[in-house]
Amino acid sequence: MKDYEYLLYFIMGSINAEQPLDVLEKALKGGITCFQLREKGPGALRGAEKMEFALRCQRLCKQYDVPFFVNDDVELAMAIKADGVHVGQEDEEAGSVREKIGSHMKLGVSVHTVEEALAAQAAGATYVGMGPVYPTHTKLDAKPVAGTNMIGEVARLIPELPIVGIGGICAMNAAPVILAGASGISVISAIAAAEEPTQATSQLKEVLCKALSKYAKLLKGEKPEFP
Ligand code: TZP
Ligand code: MG
Repeated sequence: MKDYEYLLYFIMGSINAEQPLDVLEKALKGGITCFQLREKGPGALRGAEKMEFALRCQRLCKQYDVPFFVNDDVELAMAIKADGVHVGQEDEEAGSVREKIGSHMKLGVSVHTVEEALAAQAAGATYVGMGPVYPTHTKLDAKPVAGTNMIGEVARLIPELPIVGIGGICAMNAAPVILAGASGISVISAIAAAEEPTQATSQLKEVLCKALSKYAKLLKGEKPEFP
């Protein structure tokens, strides 16, 4: 299912940029459609500092009416009434997270196989994250590169479940992820490490919108107007 809320999903923690709040605001100005606070790695904030940072990110997202997700930390997500929480296969089991957060909060789950995608859906996932689509330097313990084939398989098998591709995605290689059937892409470095985050975001958005209209035409059996 094409749910445009996940079209351009920016993920960042305080260690991913020198001025993370400034980068987030620039990404919001550029048109991200969703944001996830992923506060992990050496030097990541904890406790009260993490909560304060999360609240500041959440406030910015609210100003731009963009959903705010918290990675892994279900308690923090619930405490600050985030729009959603995202967990991986090594984190708390998705069904138990769904029970804790109730039916209103959104739940994202990272999956790497068709079976994991089906299990995530059965556990109450709102969307699944799939990757790494391409090689990435950002997540050191990332699974092997998966390409876009698995996204296509899951999209065909569970068309009502939004899929968000992740890992090494940039403006040059984002289109095949959408054409494989993903609802969107999530990126860290393509925006957080960009010299001009607003421009990088709007450039990504343009590529995604073109890919979406090409995908829609392909679905209808029409010939797309652009390559
Ligand atoms: N999960 C799989 S790859 C990845 C995560 C969190 C990192 C994505 O970062 P980047 O910089 O967009 O490759
Ligand atoms: Mg995790």
